[in-house]
Amino acid sequence: MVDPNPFLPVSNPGYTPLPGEANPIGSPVTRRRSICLCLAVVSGLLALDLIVVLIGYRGSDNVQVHGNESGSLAASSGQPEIVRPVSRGPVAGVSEKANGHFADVGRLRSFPWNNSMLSWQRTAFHFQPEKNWMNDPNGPLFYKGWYHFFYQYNPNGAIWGDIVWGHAVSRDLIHWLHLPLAMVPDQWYDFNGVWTGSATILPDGKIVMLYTGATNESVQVQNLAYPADPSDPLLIKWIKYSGNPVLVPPPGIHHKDFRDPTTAWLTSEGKWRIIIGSKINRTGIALVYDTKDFKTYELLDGLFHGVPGTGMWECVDFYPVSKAEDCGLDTSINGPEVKHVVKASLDDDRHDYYAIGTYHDKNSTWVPDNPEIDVGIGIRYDYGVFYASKTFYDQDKSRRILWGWIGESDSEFADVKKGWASIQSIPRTILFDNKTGTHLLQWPVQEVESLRLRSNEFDKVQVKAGSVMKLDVGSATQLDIEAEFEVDKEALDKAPESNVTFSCSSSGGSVKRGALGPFGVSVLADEALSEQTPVYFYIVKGNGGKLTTHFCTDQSRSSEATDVNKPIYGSYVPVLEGEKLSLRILVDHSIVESFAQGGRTCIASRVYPTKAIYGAARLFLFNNATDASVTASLKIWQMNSAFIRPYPSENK
Ligand code: DQQ
Repeated sequence: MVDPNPFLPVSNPGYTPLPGEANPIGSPVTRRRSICLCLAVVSGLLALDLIVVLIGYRGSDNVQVHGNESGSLAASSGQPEIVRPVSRGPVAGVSEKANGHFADVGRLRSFPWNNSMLSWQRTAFHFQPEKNWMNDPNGPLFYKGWYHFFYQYNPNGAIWGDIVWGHAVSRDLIHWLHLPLAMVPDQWYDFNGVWTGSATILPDGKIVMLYTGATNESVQVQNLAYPADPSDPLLIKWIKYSGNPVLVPPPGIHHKDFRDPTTAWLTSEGKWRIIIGSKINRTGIALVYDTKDFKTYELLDGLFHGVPGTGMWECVDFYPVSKAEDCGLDTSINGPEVKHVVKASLDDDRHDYYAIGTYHDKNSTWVPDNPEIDVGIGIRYDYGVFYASKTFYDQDKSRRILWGWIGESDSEFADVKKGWASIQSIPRTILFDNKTGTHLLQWPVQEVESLRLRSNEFDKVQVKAGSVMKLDVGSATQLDIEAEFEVDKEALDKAPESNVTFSCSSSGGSVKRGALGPFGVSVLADEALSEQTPVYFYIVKGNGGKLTTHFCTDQSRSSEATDVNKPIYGSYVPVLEGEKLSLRILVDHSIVESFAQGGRTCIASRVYPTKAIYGAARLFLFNNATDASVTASLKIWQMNSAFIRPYPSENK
């Protein structure tokens, strides 16, 4: 049943008309005119050849992969195609959505991908829509026995644009049923996109959804929506509040720098509080608002937080973590045993950075524990491809769960041919790492383990310096790998001290040998190791004998294709006295999601092998150190595929 009055009574929403807002209800005429205007501007901006390519993309947006006789997808002339990406996000007022690696237009020729190679890339147990483009996770929540997942979605193609809210439900965060689109741009205040937002569950169980709308004038405003029928556990229909927008950019904030409201939390005064990302010059900021009814808001003095030099903050997140217990906390919880996390997605580098600190309810601010590892200049959730993430509190299992958008590292051209782009990370449980006090622990939700099939165990395998050994596990494209490594104590003691700075991305990758690394597991490798993705540790002995451990993945040899991005990712991982080195890797076709030391450092890699696919994919253990031998113990499970399919229509 529709709830006609889901919130407290409200006065005038206090909406300030937007500049140039001639027709606030957005008649079809206005809409057509604004589309025309947009097209005119775009055509003026793009060179002729780019337009030709753009038309080519659009024309084949919904086209699935079709090969020619030989199975090749190369251009009909037989010549490989030239990769020409088109920048979209920044023009529309958000971060770049295309793969930046291909910004050097025309430099790269595309690999002749065939049907079977491209089909293999689709994942088996990560969340994906059936087709087309997806980006940020939106408004995740648990309601009446179902996990709800909404996401930024282009129903018309495999590139960013025409953004609506896709919707899927699950009983266990693993198997998903796709539902009808939850919200589409059908109002002037979200005409250019129903952008990212968050859910709040009120104490009486009602759901409030706040989201950013890109208006018919491309102004970023915040809107309110709620379920049409709260008794429907599937929450299929959504109503947009008649008084939208509920927030417009405040004075001093650019109209394209005001987006992505958080879940609200209760203040000590009983009001609801949210933050919204923005920037002032080059300082990334979180604006803070209080509301009693989600319809009218008070902009609080000062900033919730800001960090100079970090640029626009997208998709900010704020939540408590427990110092005392291994469980998640409702967003409104505060107290002496609680720390608070702030996360921002940096528009400039498209990475998600978090920091741990203290929340001050009274003056509505947050202060990092260590200003040197503040938001945007310190620790990242993930050192691979992982952006626009969002957490929610799962009140059913008392845990906080993190979702992150994992984009593609191949060319848009290939995405259009595949008919899809982007996946979501495996949902990760988030805990405060009591041992380091500086890090969070991210770990695949325990339900992932229900997909584990048969396993192979390798106990205390000696891997000598400079050796590689195949791990006979059969098929190696859907795996859950847990591994522990012990480094020969004598080698650790004898290793020379070095003052050379090591970095995963610029210190030569897995082929560069040091005394104490690299060693680890090479996934998605072919028999001859001509393609492989090593996931590894590298220990450096610094001045005074101090050992520092790095956790990396090396994509540089992951594919023989030239038109995919193949960087080396990684970062420092804290390893405490007495701890063994441990890792977990989820291999799911074109994604390799890796977690070191219980999830202190994580790396999501997208890889596109051309040979190490299907039955040809192998798994290797390697130790490329010059001095140290390591002892490895591994347990490797084959992983089943998840059921991710449309909700059966007779049940809707
Ligand atoms: N994606 C949305 C925006 C958000 C951006 C648009 C982050 O709301 O800032 O699709 O990827």
